Amino acid sequence: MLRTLDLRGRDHSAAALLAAVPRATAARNEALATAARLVEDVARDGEGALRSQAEAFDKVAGHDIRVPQAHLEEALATLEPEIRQALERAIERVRQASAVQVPPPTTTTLGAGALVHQRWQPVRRVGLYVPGGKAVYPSSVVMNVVPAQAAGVEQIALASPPQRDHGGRVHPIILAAAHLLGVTEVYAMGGAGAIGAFAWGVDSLGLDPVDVVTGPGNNFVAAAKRAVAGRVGTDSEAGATEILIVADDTADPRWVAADLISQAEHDEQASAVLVTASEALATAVQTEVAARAADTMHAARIAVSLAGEQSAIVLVDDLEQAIAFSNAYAPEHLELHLADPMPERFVHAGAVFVGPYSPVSLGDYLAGSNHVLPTGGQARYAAGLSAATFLRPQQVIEYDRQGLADVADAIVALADAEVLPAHGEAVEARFEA
Ligand code: HSO
Ligand code: ZN
Repeated sequence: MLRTLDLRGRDHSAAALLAAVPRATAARNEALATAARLVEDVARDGEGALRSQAEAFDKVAGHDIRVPQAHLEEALATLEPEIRQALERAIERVRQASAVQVPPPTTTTLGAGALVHQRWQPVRRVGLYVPGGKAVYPSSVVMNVVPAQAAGVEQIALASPPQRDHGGRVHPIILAAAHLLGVTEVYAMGGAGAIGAFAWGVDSLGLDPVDVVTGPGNNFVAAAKRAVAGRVGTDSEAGATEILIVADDTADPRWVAADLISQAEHDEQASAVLVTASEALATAVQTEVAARAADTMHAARIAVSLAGEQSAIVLVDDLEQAIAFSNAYAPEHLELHLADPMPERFVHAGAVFVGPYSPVSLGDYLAGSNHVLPTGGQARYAAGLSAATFLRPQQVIEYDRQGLADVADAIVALADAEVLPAHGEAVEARFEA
């Protein structure tokens, strides 16, 4: 079911390697126009548009869009104790790993009386999106909320689609997770419309526009984030999930197969790629995947993902070509199953999982790292969700008379060179008798 692609002896250029395993992007591009329209409808018609979108997509009507506090409390009270404990452990670990993402303020002294401070200023209000279509992701509540809290964000609003099976409420485990984290502003709204509601606000719901929208989602959510970019900040696009495994003969083919399947479970569009120079491993993984993929719960979805052109076992000449492939591909998740993993050589990835005991599933829930990561090759320039997503480095300039006097002539020279003499005069005014 997974095709094997033999790139041995072929061109090692990034472009050639990338062309061999294309992403499943067609659906994303088709979503752009639809998502923009759904966002516009919400910007124009507010709650009315949200309700008609809920009827059309979630098959839900007459629901509470703003989730009453009592529903949050009830959800936590009825949560199974093991799930609650697991969530608490995840929260604790993500909290620890997020706390270090807030850099301390610094001051640079450039001369006597010449100071430039840098402070990391949190955004004031954020809208966090938690998907709830093919699967519900209470873990994504943790991954969104905890870094925002670590950054010091004042107001956190959360949205997730209303669930027909739960009387139009947000999924109870998502509500419970929100309540555990102390989030009180929760909305039952989903898809592109929810992103529009965050960006534009909805008066009748008391939903004020936010400054930043984050969170994973399907192609429509990702496209909607593009549609509102500029009006609000957004995180990188966490679309259909991707796993790239680079492995050698030392890898256990059963574990490699299990990890490829684990991410294919998310989505028909998910990408699962193994890169190896070992023919023996390639064959063994092929066999293991075939054996395992058929008898897991989401076998049908997994079969589509693995058979897609976005998934493959890629045979390469050697480790160097494997590194080149991985860096060109810039996967969301990169697993290294190598005798000598050398994580420092793999520079473009949303997150890197080193060694056989660091599967992506660990990162999805309990590693302490964040699972909202850039997909589609955006890891070349973008990062996963972190406290930094909610922080802006701001420079504060504080000079005294001496500090300004020391550079006055250089300011005047540059101002004159740019034919902006009033700039220089503003400095000189301070030193007139
Ligand atoms: N692997 C997904 C995150 C997730 N997995 C949530 C399970 N639940 C994208 O990183
Ligand atoms: Zn996952």
